[in-house]
Amino acid sequence: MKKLAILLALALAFSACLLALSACGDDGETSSAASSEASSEASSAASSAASSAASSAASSAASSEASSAASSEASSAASSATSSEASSEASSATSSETSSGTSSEAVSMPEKNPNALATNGENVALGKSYEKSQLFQQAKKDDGSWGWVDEAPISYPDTDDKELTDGLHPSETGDYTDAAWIGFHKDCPDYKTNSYSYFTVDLGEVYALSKLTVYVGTTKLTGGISAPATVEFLVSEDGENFTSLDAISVKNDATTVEQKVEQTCDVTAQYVQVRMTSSAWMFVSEFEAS
Ligand SMILES: [Ca+2]
Repeated sequence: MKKLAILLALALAFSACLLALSACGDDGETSSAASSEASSEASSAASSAASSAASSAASSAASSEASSAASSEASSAASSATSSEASSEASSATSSETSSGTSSEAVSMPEKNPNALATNGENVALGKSYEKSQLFQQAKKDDGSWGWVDEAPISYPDTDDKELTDGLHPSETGDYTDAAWIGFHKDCPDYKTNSYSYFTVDLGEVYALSKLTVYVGTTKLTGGISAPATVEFLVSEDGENFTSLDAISVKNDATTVEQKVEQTCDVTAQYVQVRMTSSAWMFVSEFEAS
């Protein structure tokens, strides 16, 4: 298109020159006028053609630029959309991975009950009732060893089923025969079924709780007793659906006979269950919730 316009302009200019030459035989005035006229025509035609060519070229260039710009924008938009989608996918994948990857650790807590009672820092478990897994019943067997016997009396009983919330603690100078202790063991049939011993305290009302504490016996008591390997606190509002707060790995503290295992929390609950694991005996004296 551009070439055609230039050729046309050249052709017009050439014919104008021819006209001017043919006028040379006439008188000066005519010649001059004709020449002027022809030159003007040629020049005008050339200029018009050139302008048209230029305009066409410019238009073509502009259109090309526009098209290029449009295409560039479109491509940029597409790329941006793709990248946005990709990033959204990546982000979604990451968050999904994170939530599934940590689901066994980061517990999804139930919504807190706005009507929960405040503890005001008091131990609201004091005097409350609870149920528990089997305490150890041992006797000397026919082969001379000591172990679980169905008919044997409980070795370290929970008098009146109140010792875990009676507010009383064993003597620091006492031993495992102190009546303030109750004794669980991994050889209890309950433990063998569940893989832990437990007790579940009913606080009577739903409370906003920030600290749960269980007091356990240590190796200082001797007799194969040690702090549980793990203590896990679970909370519930209905006594049926429990949510685990954590499983605490306990380091036995042999400097004292009674060791405190604490769990800080921010939950509302009426029931608290404590699960303990051990390789032998688990002695427990008290539970507190505040
Ligand atoms: Ca007690």
